[in-house]
Amino acid sequence: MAEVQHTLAIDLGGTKMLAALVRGRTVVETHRMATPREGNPTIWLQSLFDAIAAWKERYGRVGIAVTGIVDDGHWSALNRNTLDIPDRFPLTDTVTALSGAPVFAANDAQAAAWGEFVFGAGRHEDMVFLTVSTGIGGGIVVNGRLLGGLAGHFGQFRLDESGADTLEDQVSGHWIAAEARSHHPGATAREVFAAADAGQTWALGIVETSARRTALLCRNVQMALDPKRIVIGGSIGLAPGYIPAMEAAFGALSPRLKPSIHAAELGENAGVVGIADLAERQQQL
Ligand code: BMX
Repeated sequence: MAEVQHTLAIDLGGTKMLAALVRGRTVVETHRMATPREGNPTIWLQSLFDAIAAWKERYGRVGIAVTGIVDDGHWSALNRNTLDIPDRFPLTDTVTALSGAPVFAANDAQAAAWGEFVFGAGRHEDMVFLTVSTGIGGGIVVNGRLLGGLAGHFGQFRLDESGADTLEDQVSGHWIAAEARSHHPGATAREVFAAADAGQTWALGIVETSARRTALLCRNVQMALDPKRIVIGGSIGLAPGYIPAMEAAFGALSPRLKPSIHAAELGENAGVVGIADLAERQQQL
């Protein structure tokens, strides 16, 4: 009997590329690779499709979620430190050529927001999703609708008039690794978390500063949108100790003002599950 067709779902972030065969909320098989960061998107995508060539007959549609903004199937960076994407790269056309299947493309954090809304910690209520990862991304679901375009790009908030520094440049995995340099040259964000876990004061200080700033962002988001829940994802956001450090930063905030924060239930699969569902709905239109 022929196998039921899956959706090929791809989550292409600043650090890793995750490809998955997905049915509903079930992730059947995955393949993960580091994002090469050198070369260009055609080369990155080609290397990913080479690695999953054996899946070719198993999917009938593709959803691709990417770091950066997607407009009419064209992909651009907002912050080239997160990933250096040329302006208006023809993402949908390139992936259609590589896969031979219909393609739906969206921003990675917006896709993850949708995954958590439908299948995870969002509980079908008005919600904001925040991924703290290489950068900081976000997605907003209001009245059952995912907002597209720039909506949810909280990491791009500017901190002063010069506009040089974005919020994510002072919070994200990039910032954590850069802050660690004077204490531990070459340390990755993951190593900073391991050092914090082992009780090293310099690392604890970096993690707490990042978590405090994310907590402040959540307070501001609450004032802007008053979501029922703010769901936290991303490799930094889900690292042990990060959400508790955010909770501690809320301190004695009154219950009415305090954001209700929850760990992403789909974990690192939020993006692939969300984009698979969006691709499926798109095809049914
Ligand atoms: C940046 C921006 C967002 C993205 C977020 C998280 C780029 C290339 N990306 O704010 O579109 O959602 O990073 O991305 O401008 P990640 O790679 O850390 O998951």
